[in-house]
Amino acid sequence: MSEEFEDLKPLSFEDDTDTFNTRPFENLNEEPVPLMGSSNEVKNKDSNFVFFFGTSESGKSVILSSMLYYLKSQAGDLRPKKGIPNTTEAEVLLSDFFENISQGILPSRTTRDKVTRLDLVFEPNNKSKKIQPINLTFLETSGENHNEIRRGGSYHSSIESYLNGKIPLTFIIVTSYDTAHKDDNLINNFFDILEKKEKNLRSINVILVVSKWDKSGKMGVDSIEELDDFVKVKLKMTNMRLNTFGLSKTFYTIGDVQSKNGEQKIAMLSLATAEVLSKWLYESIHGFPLDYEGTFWERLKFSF
Ligand SMILES: Nc1nc2c(ncn2[C@@H]2O[C@H](COP(=O)(O)OP(=O)(O)O)[C@@H](O)[C@H]2O)c(=O)[nH]1
Ligand SMILES: [Mg+2]
Repeated sequence: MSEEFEDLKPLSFEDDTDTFNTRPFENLNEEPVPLMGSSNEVKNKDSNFVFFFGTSESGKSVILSSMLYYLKSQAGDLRPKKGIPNTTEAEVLLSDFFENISQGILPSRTTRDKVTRLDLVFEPNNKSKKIQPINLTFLETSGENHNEIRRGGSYHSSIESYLNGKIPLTFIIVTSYDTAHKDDNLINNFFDILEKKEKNLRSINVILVVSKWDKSGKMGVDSIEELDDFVKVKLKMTNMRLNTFGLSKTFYTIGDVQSKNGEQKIAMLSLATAEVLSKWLYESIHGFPLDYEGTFWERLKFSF
């Protein structure tokens, strides 16, 4: 069978070797050859990938932009990773995020069927040797895509490739204070998908975030039980999953959101919950808390 191909050389594309499959034709009998140009391989895997899950309007972009703003304005330096061709779009997204949120403008809507990838380096301003810079790759997706997994559906291929790639993933599952009860089933479908893809829920980083907590009339909780009770009542199945696998949960608010001339604006920005979630993210990836105090000697050295 392979004889008739003998004279053919494998195709090669000098600049684009990882976009096109260059496997020799001899493999024809062994396994299906991937279609040319339909590469779903994740590129530049050397990073910590952070995947936001949630229906549209649940608050994913607001959480992402305020976390980035917290990391950059209070916790250290955050910059595009060198040597990675960040799409122009991603860089624009990043500078829009910073500029908008500091002016109280909410992020705009995310395009469907596309994963915008932000490759960043975060360098903490904590100078302890234990506190190292980390690579962070945020994946911004559209909420409509997450709806497609209801009742056993599957994801658009651009999202699938990240879930299938052998890369370190953190999942931030977002549901909002006012609509959480409608998301219980969908979040469970998502856990099912992760388990089907043999992601061990015990060993990957997952956190449930209840967004828009200010809609409760308060900016925070009076006790931990308040959040526990909320999840227990509104997200029954999700709550079981979280407890079984010992997964984390938290609440989130961007501050005081007001409607002015039919448009929503942030009247007062709060980064308190952005700080909590960012610190959880850093510690779950790096193993040491971002505000680690360091040893006695380390503290002495940096106090001069
Ligand atoms: N009150 C309040 N509203 C929020 C908050 N976060 C988001 N929203 C509202 O929810 C809308 C959708 O948020 P967005 O992050 O774009 O959702 P996404 O579609 O999941 O990315 C925003 O435009 C705001 O109107 C919050 O913390 N508090
Ligand atoms: Mg969005």
